[in-house]
Amino acid sequence: MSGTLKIVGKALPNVPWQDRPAGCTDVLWRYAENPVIPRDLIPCANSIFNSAVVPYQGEFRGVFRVDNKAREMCLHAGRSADGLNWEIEHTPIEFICDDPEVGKFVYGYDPRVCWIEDRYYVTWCNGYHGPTIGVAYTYDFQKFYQLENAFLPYNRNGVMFPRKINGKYAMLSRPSDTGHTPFGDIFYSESPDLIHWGKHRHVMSPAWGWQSTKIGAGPIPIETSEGWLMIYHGVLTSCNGFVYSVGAALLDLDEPWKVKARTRPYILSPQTLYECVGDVPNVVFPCAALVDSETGRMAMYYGGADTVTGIAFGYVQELVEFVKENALDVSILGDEVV
Ligand code: BMA
Repeated sequence: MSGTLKIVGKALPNVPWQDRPAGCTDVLWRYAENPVIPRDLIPCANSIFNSAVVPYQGEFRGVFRVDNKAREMCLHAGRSADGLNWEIEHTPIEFICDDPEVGKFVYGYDPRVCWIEDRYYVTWCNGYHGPTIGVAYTYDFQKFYQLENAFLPYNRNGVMFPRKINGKYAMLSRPSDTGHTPFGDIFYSESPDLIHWGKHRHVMSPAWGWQSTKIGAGPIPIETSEGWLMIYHGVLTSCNGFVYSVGAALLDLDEPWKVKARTRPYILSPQTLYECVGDVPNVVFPCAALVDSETGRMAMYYGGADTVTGIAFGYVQELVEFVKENALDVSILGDEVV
């Protein structure tokens, strides 16, 4: 490890953490008590997964994907003192919105939460004549104010950057279709006001192996002196259906659509029972990462088999080194490399 990497962000000494188990050589390792959130934590839940958490006033708060027993996809707020033991609201978030057409809740899933300047922004896959990217903000995880959808349908995996870039809000997304999309590249867009989005730029295409069918950004990108560390999911189509794994990439700080490196191997793939068996087998799907900038310790929250929520730990420094040392030769894809 170089030891000189700068991680931008606040210290988070109480980040949930377990040391790497003896004998483990992987760059990420699982929380021994996974799944941290079982599928039945609240009475209405069929499953709780693909959810986003953030530090909040010395504690933690989150927006959780709860598929209920009618199999409706809902978003619920939650709180935790330690990031491990969660209390999730029994009823879904009721977004406050000036425009009833936009505010009409059809479905919502795969939330991300991003602190920018003075509030927490929530993005999610929002039903509006097909999936698109819903945007809202909250100060307290009690009242959530919904803004315009960011893009036209069909789009998923809208992930904001934690600061303005060149004076503009910035978001990654993954244009898709109305079904179980068999394709998908990551794109970058920017906005002066969180209403109007433009300057769309291509970031990354699927490659081969674990990321050969489609890819989508995961947690809020982590700013480092080596670039934005973007953790993302990649999908392989097997004879038995989709397999969702996790990889990482380094994006240029000022022009994040320029990929500096991305991993050839995955950094996490479905291997445990709770990742391989559930409502959708063989899925690990990360939506959040808590980082202590002082030590580089990271706790990544991910959905397992579309059923439960797990945590994997790692060091940001090691992950950045891993991306550089295990980089895919993207020039073969025709993608631009910097
Ligand atoms: C994607 C999304 C995710 C889900 C994954 C696997 O299209 O719907 O929420 O985890 O499929 O089913």
